[in-house]
Amino acid sequence: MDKLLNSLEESRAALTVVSHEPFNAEAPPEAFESTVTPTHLHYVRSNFALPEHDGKLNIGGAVGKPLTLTLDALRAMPRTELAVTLECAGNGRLGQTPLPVGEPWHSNAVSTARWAGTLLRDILASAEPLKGGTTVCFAGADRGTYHGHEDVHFARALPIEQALDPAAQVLIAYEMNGEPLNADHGAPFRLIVPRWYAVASVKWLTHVNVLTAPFQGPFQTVRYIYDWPDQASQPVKFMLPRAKIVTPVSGTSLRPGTYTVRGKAWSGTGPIVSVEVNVTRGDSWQAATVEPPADPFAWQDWSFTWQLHHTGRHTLRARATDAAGNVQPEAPRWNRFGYGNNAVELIYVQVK
Ligand SMILES: Nc1nc2c(c(=O)[nH]1)N[C@H]1C(S)=C(S)[C@@H](COP(=O)(O)O)O[C@H]1N2
Ligand SMILES: [Mo]
Repeated sequence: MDKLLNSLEESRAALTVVSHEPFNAEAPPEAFESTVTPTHLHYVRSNFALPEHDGKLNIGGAVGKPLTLTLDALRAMPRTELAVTLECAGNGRLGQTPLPVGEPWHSNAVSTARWAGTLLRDILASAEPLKGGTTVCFAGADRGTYHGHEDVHFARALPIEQALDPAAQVLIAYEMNGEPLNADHGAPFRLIVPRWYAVASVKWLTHVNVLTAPFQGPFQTVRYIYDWPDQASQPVKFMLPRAKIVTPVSGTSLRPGTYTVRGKAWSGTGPIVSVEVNVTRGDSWQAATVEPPADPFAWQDWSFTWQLHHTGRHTLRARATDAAGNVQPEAPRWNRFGYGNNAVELIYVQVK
């Protein structure tokens, strides 16, 4: 136990803590220097205390052949490795006014790791889902009281077509950046659902159940929904397009000169096809350079050459557009729980 606590302490030391128990923390600025975020810099979001896990993965419900798998059994199956950008749906909540309820995430609840594991569709296929199966429910070992629901496990569902879609590449991951998963990121195995807000990527996975009706658990129906003031609620699904400005850091002082602005951009309906920037007092958008994705589910690098020849305050805003034509809005779309704030980001610098 002491060893676990020591290693947990080490793995958490570089993060920006939002809450200690359960542990929730943002990635520090260094996390955005490379495509793959080192594990100790990857943000952490957990709704309950860290659970014990019995090492078993149970596949059941509406299937012909229920299965129980161990880590060794998963490792013996074909291995798939994917770099995947995970973003918390609450990322950017602090930018919504009035401040919605929920964890006060600023803008660093997003990271990219290289996940390795077994494709969910291969496991599901071997359990032989029955004809009436419409939904696949994933439960984690963690549990607690959640908005009036007593002793519930963290559980989420996907439509069975998504779970089985070869293009979706849903993974049961047992490695993160070449190491076994650590306690905060879902040891011994977790779901990784590329393109979806990370709530779909259930950690400490214990049960995969095929259902014949929609799943009504509180993490599906009470939270992780867009509760709009002016229209019917919608479920939180794919990550909205977003360009993040990594450098320069907002508020810093610079000498007059020519600077390279660098950032990351991603979308669940991506890839990102353009990033545009709007500089001081400008009302027009200019193209930044966007790199092709290094991996289909990973964020992309973008850059822009910024001429800062005059002293005074300079601003820069960045806006991403994805392949589906989705573009970032100028202002957040307020919703009661503060999800999906992908409004255009602003930085300013003082040139002295
Ligand atoms: N079992 C379980 N899985 C979970 C959660 C949780 O609280 N319990 N949180 C989800 C949410 S809201 C996010 S944003 C991601 C965070 O993954 P990470 O901590 O590895 O960054 O895990 C998801 N999977
Ligand atoms: Mo999240």
